[in-house]
Amino acid sequence: TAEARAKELKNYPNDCLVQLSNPNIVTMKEDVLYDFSLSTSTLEFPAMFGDVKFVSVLGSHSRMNSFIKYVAVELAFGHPGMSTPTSVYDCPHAMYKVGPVLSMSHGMGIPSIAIMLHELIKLLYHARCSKVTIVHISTSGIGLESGSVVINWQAVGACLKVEFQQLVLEKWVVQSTDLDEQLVPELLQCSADLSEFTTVVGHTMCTLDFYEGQGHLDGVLCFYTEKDKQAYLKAAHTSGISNIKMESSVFAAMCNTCGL
Ligand code: R2B
Repeated sequence: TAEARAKELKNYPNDCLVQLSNPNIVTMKEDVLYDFSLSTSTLEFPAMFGDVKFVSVLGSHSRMNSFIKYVAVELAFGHPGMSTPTSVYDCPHAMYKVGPVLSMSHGMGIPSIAIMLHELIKLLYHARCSKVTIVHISTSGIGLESGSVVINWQAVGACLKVEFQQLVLEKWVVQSTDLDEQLVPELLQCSADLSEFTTVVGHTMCTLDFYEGQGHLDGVLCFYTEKDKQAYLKAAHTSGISNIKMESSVFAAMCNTCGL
């Protein structure tokens, strides 16, 4: 099962290569990453991406662009506006690479980020990357002072369960949404060292929709009241949820299963 596979991968040494849970890939002569417009038969993935150690995924192209420019300056890879960071290929999910840092934009919602993650994780696998850390960076937050940072240690579905459920060939498949427990204190320490903003550790709730799914009152449809919305958000907050993202559960499930 996916859960057994995730457990097995967790026992691998730290310097393990990126693993896939799909026996078909190894038998394929060519793997085409359709959305990235990349193919293993025309490009040398290990030469292009083999040095990647950190991957950041962000919703919008512009936020990702700001992030990677910041990384370029921090890592002394040149100034923003110079030839690095460069967009590698034209694709719906823009991709930038600066030294060991790869950054991808994922669009909105589970379907969009899931397609991107299938191709991104295969790219890391074909490139024989090892010791990769992948981080999802995004905005939002509930019950927090604005500007606070939430480090998510478990993603939660809209029913407040710590799991990701997906229909696969008519069957519901449930996957774990635990995130890397070693990375949480490391990131918390980074934030303490910076001492620039409040940082909390919490759950991130994943909803299937922005308007009704998150109780917004200004969509086309609204069959609940402000009171109902507040009660839902309060219950979520009381159960440890610190923010809402429409991608968090599938991100956690896929990375977990691939030992990332
Ligand atoms: C928050 O913002 C987007 C919707 O506006 C979506 O990606 C999310 O989770």
